[in-house]
Amino acid sequence: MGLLAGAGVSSWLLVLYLQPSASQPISGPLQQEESVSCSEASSQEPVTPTLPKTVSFRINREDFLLEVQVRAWPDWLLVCHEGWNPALGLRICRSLGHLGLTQHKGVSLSDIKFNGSREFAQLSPRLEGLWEEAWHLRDNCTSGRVVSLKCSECGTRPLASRIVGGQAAAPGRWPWQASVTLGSRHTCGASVLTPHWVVTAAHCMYSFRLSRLSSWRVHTGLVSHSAARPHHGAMLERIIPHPFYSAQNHDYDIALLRLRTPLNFSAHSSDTLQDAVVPLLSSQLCNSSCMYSGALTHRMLCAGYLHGRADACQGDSGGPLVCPDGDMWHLVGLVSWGRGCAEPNHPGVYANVVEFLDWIHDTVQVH
Ligand code: 4AZ
Repeated sequence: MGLLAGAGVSSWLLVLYLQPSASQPISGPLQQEESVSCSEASSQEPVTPTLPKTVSFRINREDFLLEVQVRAWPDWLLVCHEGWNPALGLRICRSLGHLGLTQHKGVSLSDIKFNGSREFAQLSPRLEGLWEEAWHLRDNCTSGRVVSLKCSECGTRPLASRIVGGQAAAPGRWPWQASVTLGSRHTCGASVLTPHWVVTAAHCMYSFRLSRLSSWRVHTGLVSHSAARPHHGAMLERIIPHPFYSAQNHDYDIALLRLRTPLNFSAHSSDTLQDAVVPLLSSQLCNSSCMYSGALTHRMLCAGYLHGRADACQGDSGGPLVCPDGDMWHLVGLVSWGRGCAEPNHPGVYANVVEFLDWIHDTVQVH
């Protein structure tokens, strides 16, 4: 299930977790498809295979234990804490696509559940030569501790469910939600990535491409438009639409907004952003003849109900479709388009964020 936190009647605030695709793929159950007899769209593009990495890392979502896989060994190994330092943690977090490291510590093996036959990896004290050759297999850790890493607090919420079929969201429930305004008018939803960066749909900015940069504002930390003060929002330094954005078919419907001054993250509270639960739908079903007949590209995904009920609507564009994973939320989609709102057989279409992670990382890094 995806959860749409949008801005139909109102809009708003804060942080997203960019899921590094290589180590921890975003997965979510697709809605059980109802038996519909629709012909499938034939234009499926080929999936490009990725080359295997020699050293891979992942962080266990339950207890944040770091695991490493080196080409020669098939298993994922916990990492002994001896010889560990913050620079190593930062290097691994960056390799997973994060900007920094928020916590690293040694966790006693007696405090974790694991089957006793597990093996461990230890990094050699002198880090010379190839990274993949610096890892050694161990039966145990002499320190009795293994490495636990947190790369980001993104996607977690400080508190604690014109969207159609939604409900009012409590302040702080969707802290990454932002509203993009032109003058004093809400134009689109958006999500906060970092203090300097906000992500929205490219079509939001394209429709008003002749407007002055100084007329735009990004408002965060609010769940009601009435609370927005026109000149209080953050000003934009740059608007970066995806270079392949197509106004014809909404392909690559994503834009990054760089803020002139960074957002100050705080325990905000301020009242009617709406949210709604919508199931993810398979692209095959969504592209079938009874839905969008092949109009979906790989940069798009569908979510909603076959019989209508709840959906994003006008004004929600650019806003987030998020999926939970434990207590962390992942930005999976950006409200992009759809036929009408909550129409039977016409679910909402979203920009498929996972397809844009490299572009987001590269753009944020360059600027
Ligand atoms: C819009 O105009 C819009 N039901 C956004 C989402 C959907 C339709 C229209 C999907 O911003």
